[in-house]
Amino acid sequence: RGAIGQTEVNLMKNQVTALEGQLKALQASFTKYQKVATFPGGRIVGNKVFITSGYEGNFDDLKQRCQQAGGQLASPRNSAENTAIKDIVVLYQKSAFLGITDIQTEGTFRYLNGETIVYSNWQAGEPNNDHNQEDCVEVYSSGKWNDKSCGEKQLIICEF
Ligand code: GMH
Ligand code: CA
Repeated sequence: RGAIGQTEVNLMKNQVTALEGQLKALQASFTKYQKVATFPGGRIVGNKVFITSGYEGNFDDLKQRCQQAGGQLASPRNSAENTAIKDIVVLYQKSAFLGITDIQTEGTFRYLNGETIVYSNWQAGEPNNDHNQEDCVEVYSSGKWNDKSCGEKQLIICEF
């Protein structure tokens, strides 16, 4: 109890110096992994990483694979995130499914956690629930969205 002595001050100085070194190493490692995450087809937007393996499958398959990897199907919440997804679609020349559906209530599009979407980028005339069987959302190379049958095969893009 009482005043902090010189011994304690020196101990704390050593700890701060050690932490500074560890932080520097961590920052260097993080910078390297950011580069890895974007090569060749990944995109970083804020704290999110969007990336594809190039795999194509139906909605349930893609959803499962992103979840298995510890992420989820790409779920853009603003135009910057949507542009990152569009870039990957252009690179792979294949439309991608988003982590957005109106499976629960026809006409109400939600993220996989049930939250109503806060951003959309529908193509003119969409969503049209064509043949009354379009509950999933594909992104075209324009970045525009179309509701589409969940059984169609699309490019996987996960977010982490
Ligand atoms: C219909 C028409 C097209 C539209 C498609 C698409 C299917 O065939 O309205 O113009 O592109 O539906 O919405 O998902
Ligand atoms: Ca449609």
